[in-house]
Amino acid sequence: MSANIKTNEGVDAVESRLGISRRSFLQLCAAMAATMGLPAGADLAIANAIVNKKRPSVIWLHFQECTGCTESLLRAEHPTLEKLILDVISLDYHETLFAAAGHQVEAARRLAMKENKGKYLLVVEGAIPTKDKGIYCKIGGQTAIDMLKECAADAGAVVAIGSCSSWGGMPSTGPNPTGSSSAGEVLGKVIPNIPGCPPNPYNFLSTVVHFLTFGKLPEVDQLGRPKFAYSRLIHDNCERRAHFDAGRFAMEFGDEGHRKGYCLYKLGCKGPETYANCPQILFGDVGNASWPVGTGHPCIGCTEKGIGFTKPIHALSDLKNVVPPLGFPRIVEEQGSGATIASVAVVAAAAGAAVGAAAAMAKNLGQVTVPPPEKADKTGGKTETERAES
Ligand code: FSX
Ligand code: SF4
Ligand code: F3S
Repeated sequence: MSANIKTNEGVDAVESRLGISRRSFLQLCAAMAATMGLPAGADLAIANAIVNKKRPSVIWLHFQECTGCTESLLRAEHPTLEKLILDVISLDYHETLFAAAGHQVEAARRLAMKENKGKYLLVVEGAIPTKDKGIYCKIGGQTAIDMLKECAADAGAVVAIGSCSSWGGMPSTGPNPTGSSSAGEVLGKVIPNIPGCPPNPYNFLSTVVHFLTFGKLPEVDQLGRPKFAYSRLIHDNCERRAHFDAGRFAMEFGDEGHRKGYCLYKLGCKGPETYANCPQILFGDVGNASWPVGTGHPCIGCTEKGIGFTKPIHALSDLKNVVPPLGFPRIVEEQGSGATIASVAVVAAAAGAAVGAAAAMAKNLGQVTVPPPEKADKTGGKTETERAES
């Protein structure tokens, strides 16, 4: 622990700078350490780094995008997260946030790059149009391609923020008339990236704080995504997963299943093929369920190349693991009626199984008796109650 942390001076200074209590600040450091899966003591190392280290110079580029990445950082409400981000870094160039404009701001960028040569962090937001020599996005007379290459040449690290710069995102949606490409494609290498449209601000903050604390970016997967944030399947951490396993689905927006919070797979949820920590860290600091699926909308796979903005929103997801664990606890039936034949068939269909597999699934659930096909045919597909009423 540093002298500053011991004597409170540093933390007190942060307290007055950010207007948050010492307790909140240390809690946030502990939360970041936990989010990144860092060992014990890392929270204090992070606190020390924020308090004592020289803020890294950050050059933030904007290309083809909606500025949602920046907005999501600025709209974060947890003890003034945006203030913390702006406190942790020295934002030396950012087209949206700069008061200056024109040649003045381009001069500021070049000066910051010169003064922090080899050390500054380059953050790239937005895709880069590559068709027709990149003429579809120019800033200060420079194409996005040239600007990115110039800024990346002397950067200490380059990070792509958002799905657009990570893998093309929304601007690269077919037929992709401007040849939108990721920052990594333009630079010809895999670079660390924080996909999401927009990405979660905590994932960005944690990545930057890791850079500040340890002098390097966190460990990434083969796609360049920090493992701490993108190594788990959304479907495996979703609060609606028990409904999926029990065959309880919302079949259309506003139906009974939807109102009861059933699984959104049949509405096109891409949680089963999307890796991200959305269900764990949530968005906007407004409490439980503040993430797409929690609000009742299927995940569109915004973090995942080939899923978000590529697969139709309501197309069914490919299932990477549909079989519930054998020891999965039995879900409570509603008034003894159990899963319906329809919902069981849905699970079977979801698994890519034949219709006959519905009976096996039902047997596993131990909740329903499936009539043989002939009998079902004779009843015209009606339930016992419907037949009684007809
Ligand atoms: Fe928008 Fe960022 Fe989406 Fe893209 O986020 S929220 S279009 S990922 O580059 O501004
Ligand atoms: Fe959750 Fe979607 Fe998986 Fe259903 S399909 S359990 S809503 S992630
Ligand atoms: Fe995006 Fe799905 Fe998370 S839509 S924000 S990856 S829940």
